[in-house]
Amino acid sequence: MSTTSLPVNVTPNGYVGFDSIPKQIERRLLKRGFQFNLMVVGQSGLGKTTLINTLFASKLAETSGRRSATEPVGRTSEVRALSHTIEENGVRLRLNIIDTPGYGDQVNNEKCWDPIVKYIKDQHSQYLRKELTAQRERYLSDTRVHCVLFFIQPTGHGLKPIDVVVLKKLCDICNVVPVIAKSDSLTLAERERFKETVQKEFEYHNLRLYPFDSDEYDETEKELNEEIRDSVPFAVIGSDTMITVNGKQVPGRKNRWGQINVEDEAHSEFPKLRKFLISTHMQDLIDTTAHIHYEQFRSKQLLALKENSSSEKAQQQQQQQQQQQQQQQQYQPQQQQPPQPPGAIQQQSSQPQQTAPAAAAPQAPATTAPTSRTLPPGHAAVANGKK
Ligand SMILES: Nc1nc2c(ncn2[C@@H]2O[C@H](COP(=O)(O)OP(=O)(O)OP(=O)(O)O)[C@@H](O)[C@H]2O)c(=O)[nH]1
Ligand SMILES: [Mg+2]
Repeated sequence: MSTTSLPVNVTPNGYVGFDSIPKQIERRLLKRGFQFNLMVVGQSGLGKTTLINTLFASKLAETSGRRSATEPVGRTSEVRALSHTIEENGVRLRLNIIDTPGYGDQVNNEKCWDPIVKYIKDQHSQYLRKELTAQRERYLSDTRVHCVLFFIQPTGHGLKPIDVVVLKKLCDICNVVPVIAKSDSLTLAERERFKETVQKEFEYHNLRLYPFDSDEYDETEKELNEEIRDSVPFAVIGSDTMITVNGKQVPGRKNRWGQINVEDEAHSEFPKLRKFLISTHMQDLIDTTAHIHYEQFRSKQLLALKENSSSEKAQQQQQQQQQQQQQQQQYQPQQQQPPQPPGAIQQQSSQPQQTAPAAAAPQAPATTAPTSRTLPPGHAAVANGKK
């Protein structure tokens, strides 16, 4: 038997070169590129599609604003994944934006969240299927939703009952980051009050929002997460049109009383959200999806699969046993017909119940039963466990 000794700390006498491993990994990762899947969820017309465009400073999706009465309403009507590749300083990001139709404006809103929840679960099961195939791809394409931006209507009152239901469903299966939509409609005081109310409601309903704590995180990461938890929900303003502020083109909104620079921290928390989502937590969102949400889904599915197969096995065994018993019942009357030595007839007839199960016992039904018939009396006794 081989044994492995405990690792001993060794300091090399000269330069070996393995300190370049991070660089090697970086080169490989840069070549492969990164994948991030972001979903936006919320009630109708809260600016979901607009915020996607604002986040990535590109026109990634069509918004629902209309410029004339004859123009069709551009509202999002189905769960739609839009794929884009964005490049910045040599880093290639494959971005999947999953835009969802706004819910809550139907007469009957029951189960209006179903297509959204189904989409997220479908991506998990697709990934599991890819993982379990015999000849799987080297790098599995990942369509699992890494983050859901959840839009809260800026009512100034609090969450709507339908929001609580949807949030509960989503928090169970993915990373959820809530935002207060169109926060330019609230004054600064209203915004703060609304934020506090909503935070208390999150607590009251026991919603498990991203980010989560982990023993793996160091102090700085934990502090950063604490800061994020205090800032959530981010009060954002979105815009996919550019305005000129101090001679510079920035995404913003122009009103009769002035203009809003979306990227100005004094105007909205959009810059905070963007920094958190893209610059500091993108990789953690991807990891958390894989290690917490997908893992939960995977273990549930595999356990269910195992239970299914063991109950199928038990059923098969039961069927086999029933078949054996039927076969033995068929054999028994025939056994008395052919002429046999008197000892053998005595042996079988004296202990008919014991001979049958012992000879037929472990999973060799059809063959063992006839064998016991033709064996001489002494052998039949051995098969019965007697000497
Ligand atoms: N005041 C204000 N208006 C906004 C903001 N963001 C978006 N809008 C406007 O709101 C309207 C709807 O925006 P969309 O982005 O299409 O909203 P949506 O949530 O995707 O709508 P559905 O797909 O129909 O659910 C557009 O006219 C936007 O210009 C914002 O932060 N403040
Ligand atoms: Mg939309």
